[in-house]
Amino acid sequence: MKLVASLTSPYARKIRVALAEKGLPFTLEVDIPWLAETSVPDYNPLGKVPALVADDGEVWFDSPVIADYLETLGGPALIPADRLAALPVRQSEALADGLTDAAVTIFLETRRPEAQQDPATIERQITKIHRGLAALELRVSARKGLGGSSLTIGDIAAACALAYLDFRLNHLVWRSAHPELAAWAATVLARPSFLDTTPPAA
Ligand SMILES: N[C@@H](CCC(=O)N[C@@H](CS)C(=O)NCC(=O)O)C(=O)O
Repeated sequence: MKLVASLTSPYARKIRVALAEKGLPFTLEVDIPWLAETSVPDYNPLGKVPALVADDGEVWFDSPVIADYLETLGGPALIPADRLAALPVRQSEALADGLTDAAVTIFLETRRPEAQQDPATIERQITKIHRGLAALELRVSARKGLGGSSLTIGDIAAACALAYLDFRLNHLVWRSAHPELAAWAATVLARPSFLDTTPPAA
């Protein structure tokens, strides 16, 4: 099994953490989709990482789909087998991935020449991040698809989203307003699967 990923992508980190937590062996092919020489479109027509090449040659992309595929391979379950019980976990995952989408949009906007940046776009995404953080705080307080007794893909996605805020938007101070989320994240981010996938300074 081969994972095509960049070392800074929070979506790819989500899958690298899931693979580590499940103890599934894989090779990592590092590829940066923004470079002209990238091979990512050979795996995913959308040109995005992560993409997973299964042992049977099938290629899976979009991190929630890859997460579903990994559940078929064994290891500790990261998604409840019962479809109804899985929904709160998938909802937390969707919320976290959406928060990540907003953070990535801001990061990309701020990399454009200053005169071309649109403050309204940035403000709109910041609002999504604040609402997303508030929703994650509520979910972790209620243990609703987040912060339960065993690690899930919702937990992994949320921790990757929060770590990405620290990595790319570290001026955005989120811990003081979301104390339960901050305490929970500190525990999850200390797991070896997260420590081993810390993005390089970039
Ligand atoms: N929904 C996708 C998002 C993947 C994504 O946007 N990856 C970024 C890296 S952080 C990417 O490859 N971007 C390249 C591009 O948009 O051309 C997932 O969950 O896998």
